[in-house]
Amino acid sequence: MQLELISFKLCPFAQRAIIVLNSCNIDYKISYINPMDPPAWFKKISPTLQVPLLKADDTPIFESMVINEFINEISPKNLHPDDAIKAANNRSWIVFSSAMLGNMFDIVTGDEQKFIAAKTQLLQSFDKVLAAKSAGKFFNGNEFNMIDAAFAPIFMRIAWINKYTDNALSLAQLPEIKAWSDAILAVPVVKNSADDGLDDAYLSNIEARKGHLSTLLVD
Ligand SMILES: N[C@@H](CCC(=O)N[C@@H](CS)C(=O)NCC(=O)O)C(=O)O
Repeated sequence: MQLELISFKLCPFAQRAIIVLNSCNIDYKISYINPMDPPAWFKKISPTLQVPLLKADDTPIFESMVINEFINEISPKNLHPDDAIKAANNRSWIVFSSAMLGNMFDIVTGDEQKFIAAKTQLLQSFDKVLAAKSAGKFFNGNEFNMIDAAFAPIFMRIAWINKYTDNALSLAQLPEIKAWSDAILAVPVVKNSADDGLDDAYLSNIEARKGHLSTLLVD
């Protein structure tokens, strides 16, 4: 089976697919497009015009969660808990985490009011996640699972924002979440899912968006 991931460097949903592909040691090719100006061949195969899209031979598979479930299914490794109820519960939290990526978007692009609302919602969401998380290093315990891969792009972006501002998205009030973030960001497949310079590209994106966050940047 030939796999080709169509991606966009700054896309957090595509980053999740890269983490899962690499966690499962699956061979794939990666191609980049700009989803804001997609090439004609992509328009033909993508009904949503969104990345990531995984071409499995000639069949397009779209929606990051579906892509990741597919990768898990073709891999000998299972990135979900073996228990069906736990696995379904993890999938529920993965869907929940995608809404948190919506908060991250508003944090980067919004005016002050939108920024504050999105930040409040993000931190409240972490409180809810915490109630479901195990006491272990990762969400389910000591193994890095699909749910951790889903949260990785959120934590990476929070760390970048804190680096470029005076901790505008500090997790100091949520020490268990901070510890989970540190554990996830130290995993090699997570580290390697971001190309060199992606943090700078993210900074440029914050500047270009001219939202409230861009006024909080420090040298
Ligand atoms: N629900 C989709 C969201 C993917 C998504 O929002 N991708 C963005 C890039 S990060 C995109 O392609 N945006 C272009 C567009 O919406 O037209 C998924 O999980 O795959």
